[in-house]
Amino acid sequence: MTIVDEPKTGSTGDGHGDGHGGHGGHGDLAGYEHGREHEHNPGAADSDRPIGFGRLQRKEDPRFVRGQGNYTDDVVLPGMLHGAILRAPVAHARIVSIDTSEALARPGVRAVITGKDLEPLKLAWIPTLSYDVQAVLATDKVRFQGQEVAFVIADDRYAARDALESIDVEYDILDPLVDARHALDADVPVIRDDLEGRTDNHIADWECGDAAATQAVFDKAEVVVSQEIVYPRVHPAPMETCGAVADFNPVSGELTLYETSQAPHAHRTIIAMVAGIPEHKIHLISPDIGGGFGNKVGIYPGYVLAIVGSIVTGHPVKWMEDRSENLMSTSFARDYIMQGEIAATKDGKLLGLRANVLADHGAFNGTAQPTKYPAGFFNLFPGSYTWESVYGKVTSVYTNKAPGGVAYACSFRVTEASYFVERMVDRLAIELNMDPAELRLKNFIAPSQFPYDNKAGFEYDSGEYEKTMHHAMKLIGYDELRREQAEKRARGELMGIGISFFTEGVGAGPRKHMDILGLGMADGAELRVHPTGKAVVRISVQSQGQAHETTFAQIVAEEIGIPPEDIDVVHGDTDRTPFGLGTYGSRSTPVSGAAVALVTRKVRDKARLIAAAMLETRPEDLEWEKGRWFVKGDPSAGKTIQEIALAAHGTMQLPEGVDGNLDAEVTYDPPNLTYPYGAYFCVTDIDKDTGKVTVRRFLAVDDCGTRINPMVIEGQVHGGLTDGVGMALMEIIEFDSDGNNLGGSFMDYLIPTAMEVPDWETGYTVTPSPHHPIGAKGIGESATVGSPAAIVNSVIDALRPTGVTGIDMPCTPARVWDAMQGHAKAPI
Ligand code: MCN
Ligand code: CUN
Repeated sequence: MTIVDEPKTGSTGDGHGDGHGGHGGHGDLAGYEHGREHEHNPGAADSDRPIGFGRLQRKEDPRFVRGQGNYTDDVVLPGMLHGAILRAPVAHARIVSIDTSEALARPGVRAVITGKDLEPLKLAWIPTLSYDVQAVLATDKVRFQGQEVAFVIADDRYAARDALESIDVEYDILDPLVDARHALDADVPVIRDDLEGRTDNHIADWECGDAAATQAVFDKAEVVVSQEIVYPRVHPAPMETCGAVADFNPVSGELTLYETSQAPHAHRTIIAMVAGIPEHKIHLISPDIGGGFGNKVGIYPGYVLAIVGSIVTGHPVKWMEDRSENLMSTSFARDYIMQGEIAATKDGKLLGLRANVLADHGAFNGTAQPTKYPAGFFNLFPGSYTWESVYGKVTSVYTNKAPGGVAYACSFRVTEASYFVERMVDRLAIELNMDPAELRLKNFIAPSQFPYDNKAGFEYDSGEYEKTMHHAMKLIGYDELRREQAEKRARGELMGIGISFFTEGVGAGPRKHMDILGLGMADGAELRVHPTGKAVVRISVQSQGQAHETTFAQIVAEEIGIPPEDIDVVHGDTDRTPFGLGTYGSRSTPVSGAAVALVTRKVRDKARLIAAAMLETRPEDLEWEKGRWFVKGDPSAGKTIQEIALAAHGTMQLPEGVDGNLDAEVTYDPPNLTYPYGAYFCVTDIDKDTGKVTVRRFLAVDDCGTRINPMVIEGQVHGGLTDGVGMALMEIIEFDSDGNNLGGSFMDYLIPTAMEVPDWETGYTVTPSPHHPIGAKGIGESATVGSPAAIVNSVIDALRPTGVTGIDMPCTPARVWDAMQGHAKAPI
């Protein structure tokens, strides 16, 4: 295994963020965030040490900083028309009639499509990623505010939008079901009466752990604490909204589809199944993507409508949603109401953990997670600690809200799981009057216990939690902070110190356990070294700002010694890349990165055979050093990879069994997830008069195993921390009792700006994954997963003198102020 030649602990430098953040960042352009450097990275990246070192600049940045990126909305095709969607104004209603005649008569309008038009094409309903169905255009009823009702195609965007007003829909308004807590009551409407035999709003019950054994642990426990923890509905809100350009050629039967997709191959296969167009006739291109954060995993009605529009009109059709459409109709995240209980001893030994969750999935179950995991990876709810027994149960229900339960830098519900356990452990610390750092240190899984069965069905690969925790405590100056807090408390000031120590699980497969609509989660990679020694690597995952064009070139460079600048990374085009399941759940590095390392080793092995023929020796007599094969014991007799590449394409007699060219392909099926983790510390100050929370300091010490590009990692962490501030303090998609979405614009749905975030402080430890070819674990979602609990725990810690033991996100000034007054459930 390759292990980076760097100290075991260190820091990530001064933070030129790659701008995961604040959804804000269109990742690619954004971020020049300043952070505080705790230790330097040794040296700079070069072709001898292409990974783990320094701050190799991003290959994609020159086009982004020059405004030369190419996004879906930049695509303009000859004769292209524009589509706009009419959306339901109410949350629940029967459609009595739809009159499109006036809209059709408007200048520039080419077609108006309704659900009735789609029925004979069998396109009125499409499968969701969770084997439910979702209406492309409503036929019988509308089931959430913002649902798609009709599609207008016109010469330009404005004509299409204007025509929406001329469509006359008669609705028979029905009672909406908005509160998931009442979804299973007897007297509420059955939302999905389109599904045969359905008499209630229940979707699924899912369990993990051992209910009886956990009950036994609770029965004998000295201390039991319980807490309700709500993770509100939030939205990924990437800078670029979702959209597609469909170009169907009626002569060849080929469909070219430009689409904002985090998973181009999976989308192509599903579209082939749904639309009945042969898969080899579909060419799906995901050009540059301005942030995904999970929002671009699913298939939305708009994509299907663009395809239908192109088939109907014979022209290319573009559909791009606006910000409100994005916030009202595309994948929401979270919406988990979690009841937690901990059983422990009086001196703080954790014994039992129970979670009972009610999950609001909205009107169509569109959750994007492996089929076998209807609650995503909530299996991670035991966190980083040893328990005698755990038990988790998640019940999901339908409500009259936009399809939810999907993604937002979530690693499939790890966010909820990690927030849950980190809040619960702090709740126990309050009960025991024990320092929360000490309580965690007392209960961590020890390094010798890995691989560790977490008792909820997951096996953690590696971790040195205590070491990482101590490192973070040292970097932030924990003892000093507690002293400062004591002084401030004595003066009546509200200062909080919050901790979160999370363990993530990222890198789905293996394929036998994890699939989406039957497609197993594995990823392909192809590497071709050209005669002149330059290379191209083709991957199946899709960058939305994560810098794959840079970091995957670094992996190839590490394995074969070709400098990163000589390696092109191709992605986002189904005709030019191998099949694979795409980017989400931080799976690119754990899965596709492994594929890239292995395909490079395969090419290296082929190069060895060719080098042996060139050097007239046996392959086993050769030894590898970065960039060349040489004769053991005679380092001067060797061939560089560039020389070998030329020979592979040249005239020499190649050894038996070796074909010409220097290339290879692999499909990587990961044996397990990788388990990155981190120790996060947050210092807050609260204004007693207004309840306003200020995040004064935030330290994130992450361990993502072998680090490929420290600058990119740091950008990912800065962005995720910004997400965390948003969720902890500002973001919520709320609904009124009629089911009206109250977060349909950035006036209402607040996301953080530079004003709300501190100078991030970062540090790291390196505990390689034992099963990943280069020991790397994912990092893309770590900070989003880990930071909310640290912030909320810090707010609760600050409010301790006022008697507060719990508060839900977002900790807005109004809610914090109200909690200080002792109101149990404060408003937003
Ligand atoms: N990396 C590294 N060393 C490691 C791990 C990762 O240098 N040990 C680098 C990778 O090479 C890659 C980047 O960090 O360039 C992120 O890698 P990884 O953790 O594998 O995550 P993915 O590439 O699969 O990205 C997905 C993840 C998810 S699921 C969300 S949501 C999210 C996130 O990435 N959305 C983002 N970060 C984002 N950042 C931007 N700018 N935009 C988004 O939409
Ligand atoms: Cu869960 S949001 Mo990311 O997995 O695409």
